[in-house]
Amino acid sequence: MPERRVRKKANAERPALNAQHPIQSIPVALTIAGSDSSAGAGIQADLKTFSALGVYGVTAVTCVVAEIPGKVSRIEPVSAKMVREQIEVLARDFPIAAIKTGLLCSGEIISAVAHAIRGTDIPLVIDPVIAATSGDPLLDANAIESYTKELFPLATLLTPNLLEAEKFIGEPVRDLKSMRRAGTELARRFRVSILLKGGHLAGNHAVDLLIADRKITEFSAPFVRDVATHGTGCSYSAAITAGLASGLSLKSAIGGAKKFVTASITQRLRWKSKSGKNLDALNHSPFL
Ligand code: PXL
Repeated sequence: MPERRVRKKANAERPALNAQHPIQSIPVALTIAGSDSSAGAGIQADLKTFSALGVYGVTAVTCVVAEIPGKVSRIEPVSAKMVREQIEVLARDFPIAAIKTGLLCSGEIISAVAHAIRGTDIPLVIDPVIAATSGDPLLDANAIESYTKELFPLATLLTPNLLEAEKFIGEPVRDLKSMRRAGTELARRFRVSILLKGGHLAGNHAVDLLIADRKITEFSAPFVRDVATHGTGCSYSAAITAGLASGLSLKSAIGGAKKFVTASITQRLRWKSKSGKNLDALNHSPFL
């Protein structure tokens, strides 16, 4: 009984919640991507990134991936019709301020996404995911053409890594000079701004090139060695999307996103698996 009285008093002293916390609207961003069961990449990484940067994320799931860091075990697509429906119901009512796409799984889903977002003028960031960090393929071979023909023309920004850039232009991209050439060619071919991510060059710095309005801007951060976390690309493009949803310019959004991702990698998390292997994941709350 005494305990009950104490609790009652505590409640009585607590101010009404809505008196202290006015209802707010924060920017809304949509991610169209796959589910990563280990939550380091995909839609889970996107949502955590959006939250960390003060943006409310809504989602259209394209496929479900059963995986742990370093090993993709199984991928199952959601039907193209269901992908389209998720986007259309959200777009009808939510004030979506920016969109990103991640793993789209198949040509059919890419077409459905293009169909659902064509005609909106919402900034669109495309992370053209083809393979997992582990090297496991994530996209049907015939999907490349749907990307280049149907989705790229709708984009504000494409964020390929070096391997993806090689796939799209059919030439090796192995150093800063060939990055400049490849980025300029991609921007010309698809008439879109390109953020070519040079992380895989593995020098002392992770250098990315933004090719926009015929100008090249470098974004550089110290390269963190011996890290095998997946989901860096997903989180980077999600952070750029959060910046755009918040009204930042493309350059400011990329600059802020690069800092966020570098901090997420530097402050990465680690567990030991039952077999003694390291399970590493990005820390999506590096500023807490
Ligand atoms: O990091 C690429 C990626 C994107 N999306 C999903 C993934 C992965 C990698 O594992 O699972 C859903």
